[in-house]
Amino acid sequence: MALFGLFSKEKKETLDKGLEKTKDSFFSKLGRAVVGKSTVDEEVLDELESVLISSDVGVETTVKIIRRIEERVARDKYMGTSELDRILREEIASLLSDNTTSRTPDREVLDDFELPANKKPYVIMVVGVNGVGKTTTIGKLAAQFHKRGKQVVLGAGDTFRAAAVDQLKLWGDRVGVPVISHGMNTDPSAVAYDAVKKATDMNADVVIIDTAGRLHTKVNLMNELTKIKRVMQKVTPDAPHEVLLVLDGSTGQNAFIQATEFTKATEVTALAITKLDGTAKGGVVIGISDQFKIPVKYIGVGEKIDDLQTFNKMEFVDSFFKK
Ligand SMILES: Nc1nc2c(ncn2[C@@H]2O[C@H](COP(=O)(O)OP(=O)(O)OP(=O)(O)O)[C@@H](O)[C@H]2O)c(=O)[nH]1
Ligand SMILES: [Mg+2]
Repeated sequence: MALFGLFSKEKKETLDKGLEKTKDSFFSKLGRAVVGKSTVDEEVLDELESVLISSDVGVETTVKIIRRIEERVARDKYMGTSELDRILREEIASLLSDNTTSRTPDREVLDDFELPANKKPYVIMVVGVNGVGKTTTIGKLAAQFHKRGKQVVLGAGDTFRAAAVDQLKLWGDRVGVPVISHGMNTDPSAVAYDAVKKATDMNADVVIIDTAGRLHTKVNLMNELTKIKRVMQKVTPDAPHEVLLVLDGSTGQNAFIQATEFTKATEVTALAITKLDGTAKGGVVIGISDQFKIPVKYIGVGEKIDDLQTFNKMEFVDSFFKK
């Protein structure tokens, strides 16, 4: 218990730091929106709406938040602007807890990098457009599982780009886990097959498959993902157990668009939102977490090996509104 308590303190600090730019930008906009105003009136609500939209929370989620605050204002006409932070925090928190996509709603989560015990090896296929942070996220994930004594196998399924295989091998070496690779321009589904086979043979706990972010066309890409799935199912019929879509949080609205497109074209079961550090667009996490039926499972808050966290809505809101 104490051990995880310690981890969560570190986790919190990393999260606070990772969200700094987003918070700074959000609260300075909010400050400007209410300057010279003592009560939350129509005009303040309009300003607030623009602040939320320009903070990449997304139109749909912004409208929901504004509607909730309007209801409160209707009850309390003299609500002070000094209370706006608190009210926003409460409404965003309750909005996010409304959709119960939380991964383990039925029990206390001590350590989120847990793997389901009844699926061994647990097969994770990582997808997303190029440059969003797939390979880095795989390396970080491998490190977390490895740290917890799990046997990890990586599959270098991005055979499209020259440096992709080497990049994954580098992560494999760093973490100390095997990487299955056939080199560049080989069939990615054969790599996936071998990686799942190898993991099964060595009774590994988890296998993570990297995939290409870019092919000649989008249709090619989606067909390839389908083929990779089909081929790995020859080894493990219910694989992949997780299709993790990686989105670059610093692209703001683009991340929404990619999430929409990918979830239409292929089955996605979890989301990872990366690069929240160094961007003021961290509000996307709130919007994406609200709008997609698929849980945001991980967030990337830096380039270092430990800068991947499991996403917890309440921790996120806490950190966001912490002064
Ligand atoms: N600051 C920051 N940088 C990140 C994060 N995650 C990934 N990156 C950086 O983003 C860049 C691209 O990451 P990759 O992991 O290569 O992305 P990819 O999706 O595998 O890209 P392709 O292989 O080209 O499809 C690298 O420079 C990473 O270090 C993060 O959470 N924060
Ligand atoms: Mg890559």
